[in-house]
Amino acid sequence: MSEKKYNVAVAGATGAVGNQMISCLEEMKFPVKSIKFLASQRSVGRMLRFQGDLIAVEELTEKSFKGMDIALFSAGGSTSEKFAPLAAAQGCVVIDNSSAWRMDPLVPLVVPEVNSSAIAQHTAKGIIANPNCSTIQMVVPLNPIHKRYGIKRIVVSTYQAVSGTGKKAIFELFDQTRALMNFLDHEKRVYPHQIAFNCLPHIDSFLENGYTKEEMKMVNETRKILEDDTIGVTATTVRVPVFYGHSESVNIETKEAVSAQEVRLLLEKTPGVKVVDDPAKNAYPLAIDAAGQDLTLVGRIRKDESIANGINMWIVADNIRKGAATNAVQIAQVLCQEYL
Ligand code: 25A
Ligand code: L14
Repeated sequence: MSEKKYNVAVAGATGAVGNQMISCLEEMKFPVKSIKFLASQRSVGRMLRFQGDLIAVEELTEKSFKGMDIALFSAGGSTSEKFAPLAAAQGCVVIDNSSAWRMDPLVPLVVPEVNSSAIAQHTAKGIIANPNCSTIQMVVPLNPIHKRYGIKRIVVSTYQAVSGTGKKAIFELFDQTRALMNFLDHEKRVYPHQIAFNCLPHIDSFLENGYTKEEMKMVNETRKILEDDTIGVTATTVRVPVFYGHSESVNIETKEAVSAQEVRLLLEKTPGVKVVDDPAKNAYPLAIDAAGQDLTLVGRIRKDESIANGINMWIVADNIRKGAATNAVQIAQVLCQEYL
């Protein structure tokens, strides 16, 4: 590995994902020459720690990116739409966690374990998109199955943690739970219904076709990352009262026959995956085990007995880490090692 170091900016540094991006840069020993923390005016002057130093948060403006090599963005779609091209025009490569650029044909959409070679296309617009959290954890284990046996169709239902919506939603679940346990009135600010002790089949906004945007992100992003538009994907995305870690029930139909044991053996040697599948010992992936680490946990691997070539599984990962910050920093690592 080269000794080169980079000037890095984090846009949305005060948010749930931005905070984790900062920790990942530290944990993964990213070769940082200088670092800049950017957020909206609300956070200007707040101090954030990096490698023991306190660094003041600055306002994100057009001028923020002069001399920067890489910017990690997680400040929402409209901020990325406006500022990512301005950063790129100044020679700073943007790795963007919002949904703004993901389906742009000139922007690579990358999960390093799956399609790291797509990073080469960063030169087209100077932007690399980080996929949706639910999509990332699904394609990490499905990619080797698709390569080997061919996936025809995916049916997925998600059980998504509130941290995906950001810090405000983490406080909302906490506050509602505490209020309800104390027989007090509770407030709804982030979600349209009570999230404590409830499940909401509604993530992001509804579209004309009756699906939510989150569901259609899973359909479209999966095909783009696996580079195969023939895969059928249908999704139901559900918010559950969990703080960290998305869980997914995934059913696949393959072209070639495959047994549960073959899937288990293939996934045991797949980078980024940990098979947790020992029902006799009550061992299966859990959100509380996935939280705080970077592997995608897969278990409950079993044959779908209703069709010829079907497999069911349960996939869990930390939505803020592998689903967002870790994946973004992994992209940055490949970018630096191979292209900058
Ligand atoms: O689906 P999307 O669009 O791709 O969105 C992805 C993620 O982006 C965030 C949110 O994460 C979401 O999960 N987000 C989206 N729309 C947003 C919006 N309109 C939005 N955040 C704020 N406003 P999050 O909440 O964990 O992190 C948000 C991060 O983005 C920074 N940010 C927002 N707008 C920005 C911006 N940075 C630069 N320019 C902008 N225009 C945001 O920094 C945070 O880092 P911040 O300084 O705005 O917020 C710091 C803290 O202030 C609190 N807070 C949030 N909203 C409000 C607020 N306080 C008062 N009023 C508010 N309206 C929070 O506690 C926050 O941590
Ligand atoms: O497309 O759980 O990155 O509300 C941002 C919001 C993922 C889901 C994205 C949530 C979404 C997230």
